[in-house]
Amino acid sequence: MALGPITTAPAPDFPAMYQQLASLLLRSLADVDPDIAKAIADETARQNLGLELIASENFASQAVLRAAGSVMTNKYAEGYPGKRYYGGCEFVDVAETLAISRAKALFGAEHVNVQPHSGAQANMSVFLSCLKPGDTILGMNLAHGGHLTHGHPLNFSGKFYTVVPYGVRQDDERLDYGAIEQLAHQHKPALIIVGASAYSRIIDFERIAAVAAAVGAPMMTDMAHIAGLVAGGVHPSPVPHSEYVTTTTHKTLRGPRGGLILTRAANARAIDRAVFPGVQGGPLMHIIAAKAVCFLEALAPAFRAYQAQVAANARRLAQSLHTEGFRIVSGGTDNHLMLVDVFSKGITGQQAEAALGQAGITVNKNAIPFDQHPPMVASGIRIGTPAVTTRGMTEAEMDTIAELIAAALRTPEDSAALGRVRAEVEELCRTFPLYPSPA
Ligand code: DSN
Repeated sequence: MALGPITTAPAPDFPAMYQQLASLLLRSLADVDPDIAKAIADETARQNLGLELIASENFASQAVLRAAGSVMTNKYAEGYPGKRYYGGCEFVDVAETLAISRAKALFGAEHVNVQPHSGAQANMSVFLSCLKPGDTILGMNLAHGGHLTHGHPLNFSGKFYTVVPYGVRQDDERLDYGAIEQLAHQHKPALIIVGASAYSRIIDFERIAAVAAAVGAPMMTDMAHIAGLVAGGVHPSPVPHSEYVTTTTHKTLRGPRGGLILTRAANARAIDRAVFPGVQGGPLMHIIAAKAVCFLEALAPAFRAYQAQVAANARRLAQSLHTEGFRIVSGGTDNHLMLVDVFSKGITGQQAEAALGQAGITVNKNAIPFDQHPPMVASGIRIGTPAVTTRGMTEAEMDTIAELIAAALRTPEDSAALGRVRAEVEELCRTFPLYPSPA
């Protein structure tokens, strides 16, 4: 190809260039992308005016949101504090070092990795650090309240490993510790996984750790659902009994969306190498900064009071729903959630979720143990109190919420009646204000 004549580029117009850059960087979201700005404003209004009862959700503080939306999103920082593959990491190092030391203090852990992007990646990292493909793992059946990453056939955990599931007893719907022991001795797993996403009772970590020790298997506890309760002293801690503890940071812990691994000092190197470079590349430094803020908030005495109220509210809501005629799986709750057998009133979980949604009450349909319906239909709904407790609601409001749920589920097909419940929901929510409307 022939080269054209040499020309002299015009001298750059720096002020104009700067203005263009500044206008790109400083324009408001509403100005740059009105569609996304509107979706965020609508979502803020939805959260402000609805009753959020999804057990795995919560409302992060403005401080957490501010850190998560900060310029730390711009920074690459593969590696760990003081040992990065990129320059310019001095300030993200401050954030990660604080996140680590606060998480250690909060949970009494010897070693912490704050980089997992999610709970699933925290679990994947532990598996990568201590298992070989094909190894046998013992985990709680998703259909009984376990989690996808604890060995579900469609998940990597069910594809790469040989899974032996355990569950709850049919008569009292509580963990079958005898069966866990028997299965562990029979299958000699390379890892025993403890933890659940829909189980409302205290988990006896010490008892399962004794089984793990007897068969020579390490134990990993995924405490994602109950991490806040553990931090607040409302649920016994798995940390002294588990080789590995994983969690998310956005559920009862009320931080940004993300994951975390706690382990013993002896596993530090293997876990850190499994997270990076094993499973992940660059860490999300803005989210790690927000995790640091979350752990600081969780170390404050008020957080213990909040967690105690979360559990007290769950107990009260379960009692009130029982009074309204609903069967509560296992007869009640010790933690932040309950499974409500709505089929005991003749409607499916799917119908209940839809009706409650129309009434401004957000829940998820959920299989109950030994469910006769497929998971997308389900006989139950899962209800949790972390989010409404963050708004400041206490036992009196739990009675009102049970009445509103019962009212909505009496007429699940009647839009006008559901609309009337929704008006009452909004009135209740307005007395417990949440977020200001976004600018
Ligand atoms: N999806 C989460 C829950 O709702 O429990 C678990 O990862």
